[in-house]
Amino acid sequence: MKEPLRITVTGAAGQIGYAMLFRIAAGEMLGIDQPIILQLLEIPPAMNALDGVVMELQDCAFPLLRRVVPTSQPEEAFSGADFVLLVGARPRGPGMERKDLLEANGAIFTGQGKAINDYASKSVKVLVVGNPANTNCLIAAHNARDLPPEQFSSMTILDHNRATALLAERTSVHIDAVENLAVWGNHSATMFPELLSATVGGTPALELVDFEWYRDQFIPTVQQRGAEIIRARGSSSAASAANAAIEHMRLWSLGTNTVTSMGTVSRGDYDIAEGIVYSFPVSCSGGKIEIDKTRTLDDFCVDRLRLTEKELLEERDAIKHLL
Ligand code: NAX
Repeated sequence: MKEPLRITVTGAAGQIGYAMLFRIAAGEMLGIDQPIILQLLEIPPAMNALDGVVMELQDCAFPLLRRVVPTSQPEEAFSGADFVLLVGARPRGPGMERKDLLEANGAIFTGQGKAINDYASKSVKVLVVGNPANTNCLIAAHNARDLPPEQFSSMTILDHNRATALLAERTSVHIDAVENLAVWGNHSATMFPELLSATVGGTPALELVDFEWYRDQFIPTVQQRGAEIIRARGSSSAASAANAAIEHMRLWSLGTNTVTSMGTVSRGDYDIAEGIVYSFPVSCSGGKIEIDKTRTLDDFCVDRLRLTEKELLEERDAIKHLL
């Protein structure tokens, strides 16, 4: 039997946490032969709710779940962690500007980045889900001074999956037929779901859908999907976000067989400013995220890449005192 791996989840009593933990404990993230220890971080007011989640985890009697550690102490939560899912974040309150949101989360992700640096495994993989995810990821990576920034990634697989499902529906195929689609940039309304390189059953997607639909419906629908779900459900996406986070970690550690989208620190590929956390088309192997550098982009794509890059540069500017 393998040695257990330690998985830390922050914001574990929240709605994404609740939709995620039971699936992780069932083996959906690292495989059904990999025992795990769950280390769950919450803020003190949510510890009662977290105790309830822990009781439910116990009541499932998951064979792979060796131990659950609920805590409000970052050093305990990140101790020896092999995988960290940073889900907990400060939501936007009434009257809060974007700048205030960045600032409030900046404080959380600075502290958590430092604690990961000091207490987690040196080979830890850190996924940032809590919004604004790309810039929170940048802050955490910067504050983990001894760890390579490549060990930090932000989540856009939910957007990737939304785009895949929408294209499959439009072209009346199963999602398996869609390949090479990518979501670029920020996990925000400026993200760019690109179809230029995408294929559907081997045929270029843009030969199957008209450009007006792509520009005027597909792109805005993917960008606004989160808001649409809030309007319908009365609260934000949770099960689909949890699913995407599990998928992100599974692909990162076990490998991909097709292109997906992940936020990773830019090294200047596609002329994107170095140092920001930007979503690229990627594949994963050997536990590493590799940007797909083979794409030829047209002016329409390049304009969209620049727009979302500009937003990320503004976000970085707003929190530069934390870097
Ligand atoms: P909830 O408000 O249900 O849960 C968040 C939990 O985090 C709460 O239990 C809270 O007590 C906890 N928390 C707050 N500060 C913390 C801290 N410093 N340390 C540990 N825990 C802390 O939100 P939920 O719906 O679970 O969403 C979590 C985050 O995911 C939000 O920031 C949300 O915006 C973001 N999302 C990101 C997505 C993505 O694709 N990147 C999509 C889904 C989601 O909107």
